[in-house]
Amino acid sequence: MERTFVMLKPDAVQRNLIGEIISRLERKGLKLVAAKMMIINKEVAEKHYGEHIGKPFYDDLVAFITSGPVMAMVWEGIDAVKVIRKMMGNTDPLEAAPGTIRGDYALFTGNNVVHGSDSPESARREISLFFSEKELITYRKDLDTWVNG
Ligand code: IDP
Ligand code: MG
Repeated sequence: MERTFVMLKPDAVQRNLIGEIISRLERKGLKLVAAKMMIINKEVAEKHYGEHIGKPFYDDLVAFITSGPVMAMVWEGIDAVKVIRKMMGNTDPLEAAPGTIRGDYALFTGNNVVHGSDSPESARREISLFFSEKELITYRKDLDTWVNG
């Protein structure tokens, strides 16, 4: 089973999309193993988006992600990283297919509603940036055999 980091960005929180997005991930069969509302400080934002330092959108990105509460989460399931990236859709909402989260709820790249780790390595790094080991809940659901084989 794989774990991945998902963050509902400030626009998702302000637009009352938390429940909608969590519902999609739950219905897919993914399991929520950690969640917290938080306001990210600049230091954490810069660590999280370190790979983008120096790019033209970097300052706006850090300003945006620290501008209000976000919902940080860890989700678990078979191929969770790839599955959630697919469900999120393309970074640019114009290119994101209808039916994806960004395709359905976002209009431009700056405010694209959701973050999801792009690889298992990124997932490990991002999970440990936002959560302590103790905050990650390992548990069984009776549905697991139906969903995860
Ligand atoms: P991802 O979120 O799909 O993994 P990344 O390339 O890692 O996309 O970029 C991180 C975030 O930075 C994007 O989700 C988006 O909010 C923002 N971003 C990326 N490229 C641009 C751009 O060209 N203009 C404005 N914002 C961008
Ligand atoms: Mg990325």
